[in-house]
Amino acid sequence: MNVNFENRVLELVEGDITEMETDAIVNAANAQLVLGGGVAGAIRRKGGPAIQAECKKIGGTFVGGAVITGGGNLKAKYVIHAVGPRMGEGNEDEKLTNATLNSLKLADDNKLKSISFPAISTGIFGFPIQRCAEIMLEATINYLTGPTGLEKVVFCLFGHSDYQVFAKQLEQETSK
Ligand code: AR6
Repeated sequence: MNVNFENRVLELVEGDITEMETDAIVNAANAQLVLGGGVAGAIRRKGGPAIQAECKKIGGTFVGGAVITGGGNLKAKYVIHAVGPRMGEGNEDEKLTNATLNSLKLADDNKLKSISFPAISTGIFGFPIQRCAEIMLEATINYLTGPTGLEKVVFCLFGHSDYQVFAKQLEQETSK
């Protein structure tokens, strides 16, 4: 599913984010920047050890923050490590909005044209997928309708049911 905002596109795909060929892919990271399971595990396995080594040098960031490393052996040249909230820790919605916006800003600061996101926090961190779709899509649409050099933002959803949740929400957002 594709939606255009002037000359920018927001795209939803179902699949494995480590196969995406956008300039950057986003890792669903933790504040320590230690690559664990889920998306991070897939990035670690396919991207090779250089990514974790770079994360170690950076050391960590705040919940809602984002940092950038190279993409190692991945198709994407960069990985943006965005720290989403753990369900139950408080202020989750605001933190997820910030993680999304800070990733988009970091992509812009590095003059990237395209970026792929997973559904941050909805795996090991336990955040509900519907709420994630509402928050991440709203933040992205707001960002894409403002000044940005980004041309393409992709949401890469793992499995058909998560894809359907995002597709339904995007239809709703764009029919407002
Ligand atoms: N491609 C796209 N989406 C995926 C993939 C993949 N290869 N693998 C899983 N997902 P998660 P979190 C989906 O757990 O909840 C790690 O240990 C998954 O189905 O990756 O933010 C980190 O190091 C879910 O919908 O991230 C952190 O400590 C979504 O991606 C912690 O987990 C996010 O699931 C972060 O937990």
